[in-house]
Amino acid sequence: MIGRVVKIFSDFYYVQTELGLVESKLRSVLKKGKQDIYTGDFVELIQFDEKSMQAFILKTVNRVNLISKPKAANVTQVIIVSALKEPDLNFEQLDRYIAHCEYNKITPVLCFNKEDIQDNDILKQKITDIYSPLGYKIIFTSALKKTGLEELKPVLFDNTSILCGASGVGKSSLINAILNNCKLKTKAVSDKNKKGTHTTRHCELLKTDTNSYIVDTPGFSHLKFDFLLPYEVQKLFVEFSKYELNCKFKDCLHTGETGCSAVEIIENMAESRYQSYKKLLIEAKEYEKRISKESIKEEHNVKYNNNKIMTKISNKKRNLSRKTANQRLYKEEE
Ligand SMILES: Nc1nc2c(ncn2[C@@H]2O[C@H](COP(=O)(O)OP(=O)(O)OP(=O)(O)O)[C@@H](O)[C@H]2O)c(=O)[nH]1
Ligand SMILES: [Mg+2]
Ligand SMILES: [Zn+2]
Repeated sequence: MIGRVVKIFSDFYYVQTELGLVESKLRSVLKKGKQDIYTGDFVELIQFDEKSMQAFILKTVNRVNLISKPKAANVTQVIIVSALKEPDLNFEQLDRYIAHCEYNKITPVLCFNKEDIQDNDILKQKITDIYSPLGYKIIFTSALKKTGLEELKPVLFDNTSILCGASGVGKSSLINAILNNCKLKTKAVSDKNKKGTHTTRHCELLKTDTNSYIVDTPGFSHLKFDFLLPYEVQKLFVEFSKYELNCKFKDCLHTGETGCSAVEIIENMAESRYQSYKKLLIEAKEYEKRISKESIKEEHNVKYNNNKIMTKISNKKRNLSRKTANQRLYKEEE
């Protein structure tokens, strides 16, 4: 029997099947092979007991992708949820989420919640001015007053969407507002610092319509890009890819060097976006410095193969594979 993992609690995997929700455990073979299974995975179940609705998971089937943070499988869309207020909108953090989506090759939808809190017209205009020209879909909502939901619902159709954003922005509240019979736990932001209180603890997949799913996730804000090389950061900012770049300098980072063909792009870039770009570059440069330092010791490392001398590239000098980078991000979160 095939089903989809909707929730994971320590050793228990809750799998939605055609016969209902099945409480499952991993088969020991899976545990030994250290094959990880995540919310959103399709899995094959064995030893299914209809009476107790319990089974074992044999393996995952057809995993299309795996998002590293928040961890979920087979996601087709990321909805970055921010609050206009309480907690205050943080543009750098938003750009980090966007860059993270670009890194995972998923175009995000930007949802700005709590639009019922007053005096946000200027902020809304600023958001539209910055992010609309970049091609990102923008939706303003209020989970409290149920506004903007008519715009959000069609976006969810035929997708597995994951909500991501800081704690307290209203991710669970939005899902409760969309799904009438859903009562996910929500909690007020703290009075003192207006920050969320990490109410949602696990990823949970919920069905919103035929073939449409949404994943509620725990809020997070720490997202560092210290696993990329500086030239890779640029690829996460669509401003650079949207306009043809023919910079004459080799290895140019396009941060405003005279003669760089990106000067015009930078001049037209929103100030906050440029600041975020520079922040990410700093992290990438730290990473570059670290790996070049660490690899010096290993440069003498030479391998012989059929009498040919081959210089072995230090592991540390190589770019991290996408998988390793994702694992690193995940570890950081834990
Ligand atoms: N004024 C207003 N308050 C909202 C809105 N949406 C959510 N809230 C409130 O914001 C607080 C946090 O909402 P949650 O839904 O728990 O936030 P979350 O993003 O799921 O937070 P975590 O689970 O901690 O990541 C709650 O007190 C909600 O009632 C909104 O549209 N307007
Ligand atoms: Mg929540
Ligand atoms: Zn350049």
